[in-house]
Amino acid sequence: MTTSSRQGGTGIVTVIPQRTLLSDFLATRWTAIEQLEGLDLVIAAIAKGARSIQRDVQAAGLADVLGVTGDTNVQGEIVQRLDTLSSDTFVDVLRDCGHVAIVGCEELENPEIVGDSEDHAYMVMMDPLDGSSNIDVAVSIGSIFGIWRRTADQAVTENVLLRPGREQVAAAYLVYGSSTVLVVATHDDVNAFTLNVDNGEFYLTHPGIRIPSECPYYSANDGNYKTWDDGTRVALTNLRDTYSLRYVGSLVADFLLKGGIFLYPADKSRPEGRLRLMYEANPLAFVAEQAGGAASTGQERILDVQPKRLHQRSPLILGNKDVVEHAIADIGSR
Ligand code: P6P
Repeated sequence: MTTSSRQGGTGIVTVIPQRTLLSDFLATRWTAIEQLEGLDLVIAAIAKGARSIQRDVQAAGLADVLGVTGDTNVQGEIVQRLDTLSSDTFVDVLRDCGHVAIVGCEELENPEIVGDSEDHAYMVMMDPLDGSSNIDVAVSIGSIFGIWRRTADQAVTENVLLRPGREQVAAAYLVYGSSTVLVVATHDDVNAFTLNVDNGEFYLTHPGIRIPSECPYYSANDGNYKTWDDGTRVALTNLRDTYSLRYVGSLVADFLLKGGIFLYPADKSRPEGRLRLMYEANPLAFVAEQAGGAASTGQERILDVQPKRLHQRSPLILGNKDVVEHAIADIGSR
């Protein structure tokens, strides 16, 4: 592996091993798979949008794009100005890539139709900026995408989006954190790419991700203890007795692909759960399963849920397969 070096401000030379570019990875990985034709261009569009969002997020406080728009979204949540900017950015790049027919989005009550020819073979459900409540305090936030294939005979309407998560052909998410990382999953293949902010390129840094058997962390909002039912309290008590807690309130940062379990269970105040099925639970459940993990509502596999509404919510328990199964057993024990 050849290397290159980079002089840091302190004079320290950082040796950067030569890595695979995202564009080279995409050009070789899937083009041979017929049913994924054009998917590489959809992922490249997401990466293009992410470069722009990363700059906006990093400069948010300086560029006066912090704060709220004064609107509330379809969820009744206060819309951060970066939410709107991110939604517009990703809709534009997905339209321009020429392979996406329709985009469903947390910020849009109705999906955006961006193409209806045979080439527009994909449908995307996205949370363009996940973790908005953390924007103003510089904590990691992200973007989440679920990608389904559209058959040419399907009219491009909202109903065509209501497909179970198991029919996704790919999922991706970004974490804008101490570094900007793009995780991309197709069947049995999960890889992560890190953005080099100096040249705007994503490089393969985590090939062949598998959720490890050991599980050091659990992630849950313990402040919800008062509204959890008895079974959920048993599950969280057992997790609390066994693992360390990590929770920042951004799903993309709390979903511990390096090993752990994340839980946002149903509770008495949110019987349907808090997170959104189509563009939070489904994409991350797809990633978790392709990496050898599991994802459940507590009652059934996330990817088997038949959606009824575009913005419907779902409980979410995902991560290390054995630990998820133990937690589900505890939840169902009372
Ligand atoms: P709470 C962020 O707003 C989000 O949608 C997810 O990213 C996160 O997991 C959850 O809500 C946090 O919810 O109730 O703990 O603030």
